[in-house]
Amino acid sequence: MGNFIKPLFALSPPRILLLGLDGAGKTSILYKLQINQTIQTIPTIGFNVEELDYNGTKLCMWDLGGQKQVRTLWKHYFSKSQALVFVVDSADSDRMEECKEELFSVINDPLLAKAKILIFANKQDLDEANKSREKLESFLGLKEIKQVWNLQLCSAVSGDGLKEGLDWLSKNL
Ligand code: G3D
Ligand code: MG
Repeated sequence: MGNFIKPLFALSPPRILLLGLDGAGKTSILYKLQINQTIQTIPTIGFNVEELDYNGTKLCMWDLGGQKQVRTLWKHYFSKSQALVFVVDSADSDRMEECKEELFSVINDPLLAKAKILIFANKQDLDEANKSREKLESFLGLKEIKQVWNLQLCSAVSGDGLKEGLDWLSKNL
């Protein structure tokens, strides 16, 4: 394909942002879904961005947390994204508040005003995981989300809930 045509095609595939604090389980989720084909990583800008292709859907994955200084770069990705998958470590009650702050600082961006939001409450296989939808909704303040959203409990280890989450997303895109 000629280089002049490529940018036109680049606009068409759905683009999904996969975000969450470090250690939430983003990479594990991708591997469980067998999306292990890394197209591009950008280690040079000092943090973790991976862009992957899943059946023609571009998944752009970021580790958040302590990276406020590079947020201006996100906009480039936000503007092309139809959906956000936000991964939460359900077993890490200490960072739930930080998680909520990160979630809202992202979804309050005007560029994501129309994005569909899927929250994966990951690590449900652990005994110490918060398994109550009501409590997770309340801790993360999900009722304040203005976009269309869905909370899906899951485990990247067992794979439980991952397909359900992506099914919801594909129906709502
Ligand atoms: P990240 O990509 O969001 O930073 P990772 O997170 O996928 O690297 O996962 C961080 C750690 O959590 C890893 O453990 C990983 O195995 C574990 N993890 C991810 N998802 C789950 C899950 O659903 N259940 C359990 N029990 N563990 C999970 P290590 O020990 O390698 O740091
Ligand atoms: Mg990772």
